[in-house]
Amino acid sequence: MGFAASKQVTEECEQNEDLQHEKDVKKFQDAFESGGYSDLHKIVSDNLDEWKKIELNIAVTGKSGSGKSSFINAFMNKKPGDEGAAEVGGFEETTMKIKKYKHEKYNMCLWDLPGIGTARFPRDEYLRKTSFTQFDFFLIVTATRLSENDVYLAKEVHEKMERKRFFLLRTKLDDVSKEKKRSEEELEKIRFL
Ligand SMILES: Nc1nc2c(ncn2[C@@H]2O[C@H](COP(=O)(O)OP(=O)(O)OP(=O)(O)O)[C@@H](O)[C@H]2O)c(=O)[nH]1
Ligand SMILES: [Mg+2]
Repeated sequence: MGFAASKQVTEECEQNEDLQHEKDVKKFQDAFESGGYSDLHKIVSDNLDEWKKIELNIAVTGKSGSGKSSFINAFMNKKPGDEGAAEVGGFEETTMKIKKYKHEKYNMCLWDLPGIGTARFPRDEYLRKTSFTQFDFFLIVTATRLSENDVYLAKEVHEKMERKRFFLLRTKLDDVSKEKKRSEEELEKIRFL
């Protein structure tokens, strides 16, 4: 999608939001007029719960081997090898196909993406091959140093997807903690990167 098209979609979304806002206000007024505070209270409470019905699609992305699939398993309370768990690799690129993991309790799906910057998923093909723009939110998983590719992904979200957000997620902190002498200091540095 080009910049002009994406701007048009953003404007359309904003117009829809304004329209929705007007409809909500009208709904609240009608409820108050017909049933007073008790009806208004009910309709506001129902409205506050509306967001729970919308499924959140979170992309788990980053470098191959950074621990994306392991994070998904931990988040879903599963161990590698459990039924429905994501496949975790050793020393080789492992996740080759995007896979969806629906959370048992919350209305959200984590999408396990292949790693960026491998021969199969070079940076300049990554966004297209993973349909990157379809997701609502992004977790960029990094295990060691923040790489150019991590920054590239963060910029893609920040600069080109106005209404979307990302978190940087640091894994393998147990490796840092193994170096007992410096670990506290190192963890502080990582927190404030
Ligand atoms: N020490 C340590 N190892 C981890 C951690 N998370 C993942 N690993 C190990 O890192 C290796 C790669 O983990 P994966 O979860 O397969 O990584 P991935 O990012 O999904 O890799 P691809 O599917 O190839 O993109 C495995 O050997 C994991 O056991 C962690 O927090 N600490
Ligand atoms: Mg994986």
